[in-house]
Parts: sequence; C-alpha cells; structure tokens
Amino acid sequence: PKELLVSLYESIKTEPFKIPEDDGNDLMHTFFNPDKEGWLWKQGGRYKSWKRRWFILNDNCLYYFEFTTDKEPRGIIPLENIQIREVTDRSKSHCFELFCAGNEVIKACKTDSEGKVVEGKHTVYRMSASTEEEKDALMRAIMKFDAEDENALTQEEKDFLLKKEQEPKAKMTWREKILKHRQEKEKRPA
Ligand code: 4IP
Repeated sequence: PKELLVSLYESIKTEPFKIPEDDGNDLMHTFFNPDKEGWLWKQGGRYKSWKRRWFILNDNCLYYFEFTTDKEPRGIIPLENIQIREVTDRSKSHCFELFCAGNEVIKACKTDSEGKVVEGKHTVYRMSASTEEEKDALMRAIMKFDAEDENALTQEEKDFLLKKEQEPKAKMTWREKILKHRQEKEKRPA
C-alpha cells in the first residue's frame, strides 16, 4: 500500500542508516573466552621461515598474533572445510598441518608488512607445538569443531580418535581414520 511506502520513505529520510559504532567489544568477546589458545611455530606460505605466533581458537576460526597483548590478529584462518594431519618436519618437532582437500589455497587473511589486509597464500599451514601433549590438545580442539560441523561422529568414534592421536606414526587424517574404523567395525560380527 502507498501509505506504508510513504511512511517507510519518511522514516528512512528522517533516520538515516547508521553503522553501529565498533567499540572493539566483538573481538574482545572472541579473544577473551577462547576455546583454546597457545604459542605455536607457524611456517610461512611462500617463504618457509618459521615464526612464533600466539594462536587463539574460537568459533571455528584460528587467529594468530605476534604478541599475546596484540589487539588485532596478524592472520585469521577460518576452519570450515579444513582438515588436519600430523606431519614430521626436519627442523621442528610436534608438527601438524592444516590443509584443504584438492590442495587448494586455504581461504585465509593476514596483515602484510605494510599493514594491509591481504589474502593468505598457504596451501598448507604447517605448525609446530612445543610438546606432544600441546599438539594433541590443539588438534583435538580443531577437530572437535570440524566433527561438529559434520555432525557425524559418535562418542565411541571420538574416543577412538583420541586414542589414535596418541600413536606417533599415524599419518592418516581423522576422516580417514574414522572411515577405516567404520569399515573394520562393519566387517566384525556384532
Ligand atoms: C613470512 O616470512 C612470514 O612467515 C609470514 O608470517 C608469512 O605469512 C609469509 O608467508 C612468510 O613469507 P618472512 O617474514 O621470512 O618474509 P607472519 O605473517 O606470521 O609474520 P602468513 O601468511 O603465514 O601470515 P607468505 O605466504 O606471505 O610468503
């Protein structure tokens, strides 16, 4: 009806659209109560130098900072469609890698040396934790989100994965482990 359009038009004209002011609280909330946080060494994308970074996992995203006190992350890695695997590296121990199926560039953003936000160039993010326990804990935390997205893992399967992660030579992704585990269970008589 015409009256409705007129009144809508008037209200838009008299109350201009405003973007709510960013008081920094949104990010504060994200970083204040993270699912997991800690120091990791991260290898560069094109240049394979190792950098020690402070990582925060929250809401299926990994944020990394140069210092724990930084207000803005240096990089953000959304974990949707991202898989994780253990790897061995010549120069660092307790390593794991984030990767995406098909070896595509992982959709992520970071701040470059001039402070501009740019796209990440990693096909894998190789990280190194300081202990095996820390690596397991972080892999578990990342996996948990992935599993929730998939909404597919039973408690028995989660327990199975946790046990598998303790095995140092396991080279399979958690998906592969679960698939294999399911196949083996099917073969076994109930
Ligand atoms: C850099 O190496 C750092 O490792 C960067 O990490 C990394 O960016 C760069 O990857 C890599 O070239 P140098 O400092 O030796 O040049 P950070 O940003 O944590 O300092 P990422 O994307 O890992 O943040 P590329 O892909 O931009 O080359």
